[in-house]
Amino acid sequence: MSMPATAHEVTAVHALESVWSRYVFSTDHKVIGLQYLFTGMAMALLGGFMAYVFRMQLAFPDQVVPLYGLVTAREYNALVTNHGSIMIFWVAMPVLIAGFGNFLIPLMIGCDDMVFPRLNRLSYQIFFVSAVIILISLVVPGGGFGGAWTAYPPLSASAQYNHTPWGAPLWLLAVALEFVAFLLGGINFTVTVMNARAPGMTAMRIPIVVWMIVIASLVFMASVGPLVAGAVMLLLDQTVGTRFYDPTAGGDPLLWQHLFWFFGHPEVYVVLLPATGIVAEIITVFARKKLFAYKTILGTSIATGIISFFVWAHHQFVAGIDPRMAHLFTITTLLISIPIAEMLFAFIATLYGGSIELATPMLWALAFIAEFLIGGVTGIFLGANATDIYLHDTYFVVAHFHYTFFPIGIIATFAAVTYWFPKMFGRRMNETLGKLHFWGTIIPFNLIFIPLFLTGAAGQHRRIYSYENFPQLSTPWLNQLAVLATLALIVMFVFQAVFLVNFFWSMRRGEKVGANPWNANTLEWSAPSPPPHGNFAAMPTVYRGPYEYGVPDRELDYWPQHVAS
Ligand code: HEM
Ligand SMILES: [Cu+2]
Repeated sequence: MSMPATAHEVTAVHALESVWSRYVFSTDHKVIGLQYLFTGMAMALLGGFMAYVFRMQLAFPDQVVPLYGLVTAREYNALVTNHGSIMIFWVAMPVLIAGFGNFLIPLMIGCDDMVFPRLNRLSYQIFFVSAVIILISLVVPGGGFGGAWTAYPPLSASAQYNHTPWGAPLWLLAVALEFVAFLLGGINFTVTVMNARAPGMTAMRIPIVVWMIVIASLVFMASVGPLVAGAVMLLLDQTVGTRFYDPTAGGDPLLWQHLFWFFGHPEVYVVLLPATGIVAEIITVFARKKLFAYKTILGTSIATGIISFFVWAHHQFVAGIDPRMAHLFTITTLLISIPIAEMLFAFIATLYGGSIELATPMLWALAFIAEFLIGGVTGIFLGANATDIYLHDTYFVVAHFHYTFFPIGIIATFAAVTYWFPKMFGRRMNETLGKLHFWGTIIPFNLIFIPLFLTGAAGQHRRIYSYENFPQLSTPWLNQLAVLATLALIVMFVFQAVFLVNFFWSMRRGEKVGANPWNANTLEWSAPSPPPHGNFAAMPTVYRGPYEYGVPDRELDYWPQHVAS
């Protein structure tokens, strides 16, 4: 006679599974989410190390860099290129979308797993292969690809120019595989949210971070097609001698720029949206207030996603496009700042009058708002064609996009990790170490990149490995600032050790906490910590929206979504 397995029996069966099937080939969305998170963290260390090497070269040209050696011009280009590529494609995307998307979506909408668990695992495996290929591309003969993360031809198309006969095609192959992995993941996320929600989880009760991950997945899926086509053409140019991008044979290098940025600009929002979603969840919990204007935030996210398809040529103002087109793209670019600003205002309105608790996740969330604001405001100078003509390819650009990408890729990640850590491991991270790490990251971050605004505004050109060779592109009287930026980077790097110690120590030894240590409303906090395979002991029913904090006439200041009354 067969009986349905009890929860107890299920756990017993799981204990018999091997480490391989539990942690490596698991189809559990939480394990896959953590795999993406850990891979992304390892790649972040590598990408950060690259930044250290080339910043040392910039501050102390042509001297031996400790832990690395002398940096040649070719190596410098490979380091800058792969730093950028790794940070975007192997850190920000895997951590924010795939890592937290996987971990959170089924828990937050109240189901036991993704709709296609095996596809999910396949997506991670393809991603993993892509990471291995990009690592191999760094050590093949000729070294890693050095044509910048934007890979503009003719530089990228011809080994004769970029001196990386193996590095260039391997880089392209790695990026293409990574896209395939994220296409599979995006389909899974979207279908899961469409079909697997708990009873009562209506569209307007879905936590905003889930919405944003879905919108980001849709934007990614809609923007990546043209680039994949473009990448195939570039690969053919590199390897079999087609000349799609070669003007001497009737091709056009600008074609690549259009295909690349039609993807590349939306890509910024693909990582931005999940990051803002994370921040939204955190500020409402730590301000104990309802998220201000849920529907408006949702609307602005969709608007941002749509407008992001109409701005790409703002990267091509100096590429010889028609000035009338440049005006048009200036207007669309300034337009997109409206929904983004609206979103930030909604966050500030959420904070207004809240009873704010400055726990570590909240500090990160507030820092995100402050730093991203600087990125947004300085973007206006680059989005306006008249000022961009002067600032293009200076360190002002580098400072600007790091003020957007660092909050997105790093600050939001720390916010999310410190906030959901108790759910992942059933323990809390240490607050004192958390705050030490916070200040040890935020202060140096500003000391790295504020100086670069100044050298950039003074005209210092980016992508130059030694200004001694190109004095006309440098600003020697500002060289002290370059040194300051480099020293600040080293300080920031040292403080990351505090985070790693806190993370791995707390995983095993941190203070044990219950299922809902922050008194939050969303469904993931109703599952045990860490949630077992299948997530919930009994599948939850949803009775209200996710942000009922401080509801008048209720004794408790929170009202979980799954509690009947
Ligand atoms: C650890 C802190 C970081 C430092 C000190 C740093 C520094 C730099 C510098 C100096 C450049 C080169 C500028 C040039 O020569 O054009 C650069 C390029 C770049 N960085 Fe970072 N970066 C950091 C973190 C990040 C993060 C977190 C991201 C994204 C999530 C990122 C994305 C990029 C991109 C896309 C490029 C452009 C690469 C290219 O031109 O091909 N960086 N970074
Ligand atoms: Cu753009």
